[in-house]
Amino acid sequence: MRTVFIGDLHGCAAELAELLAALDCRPGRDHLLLTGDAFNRGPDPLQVWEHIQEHHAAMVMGNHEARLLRQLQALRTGQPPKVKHPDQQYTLDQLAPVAGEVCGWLEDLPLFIETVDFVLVHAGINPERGLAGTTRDEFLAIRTWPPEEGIAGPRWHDYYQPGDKLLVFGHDAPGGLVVKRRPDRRPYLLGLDTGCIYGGQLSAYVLEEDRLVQVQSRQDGALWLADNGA
Ligand SMILES: [Mn+2]
Repeated sequence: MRTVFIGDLHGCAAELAELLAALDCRPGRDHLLLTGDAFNRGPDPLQVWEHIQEHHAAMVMGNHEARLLRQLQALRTGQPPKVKHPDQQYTLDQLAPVAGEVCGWLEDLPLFIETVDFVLVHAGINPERGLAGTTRDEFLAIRTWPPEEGIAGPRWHDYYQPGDKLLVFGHDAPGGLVVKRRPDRRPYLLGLDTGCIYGGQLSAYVLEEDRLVQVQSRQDGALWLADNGA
């Protein structure tokens, strides 16, 4: 069984299908792990959900899932969901046929997944307090260090002391691909959000093969230029 990490999808199901084909990923044989922010913004959140189901993919909660969950829970109790942007309504509309299933799945998403080999988080960890001292907000949205609004400045992982396990994260499309290795070349840090929704790439990493695989985005990045990429 291979362990395959895939970066932030943001509804880019066509790129996901291409990536899964390039990797020859098969349900039951490969273990898929997603960095979060899987549904919002992009064209095909429903198809992303179908891929997740087919492959029994595991995922950590992203900042977009935290909001999507609140919106779906509001709908379930008959309340109007807080929708800030039209793309959020689009995601809700697309997921409407499977809203109950998705809502239940989101409710169970962990903030991190840890095994003997790796730790998977959405945004990162507190570089001073470590995994155990990282807050929910930091798991979901940490980017710079010290923490600041906006996307400029040094990253949390610039201050991160490598542990024994590979730490995999997403969320930071402006920061792009991050691969930091030990002197023996073994990676200890991997940032996989390469901005597929912004016209970049969708990235995967196969743990057992130390192999990075990317497919080109099919999205128009200009749609999101005014946004900060969070
Ligand atoms: Mn994010």
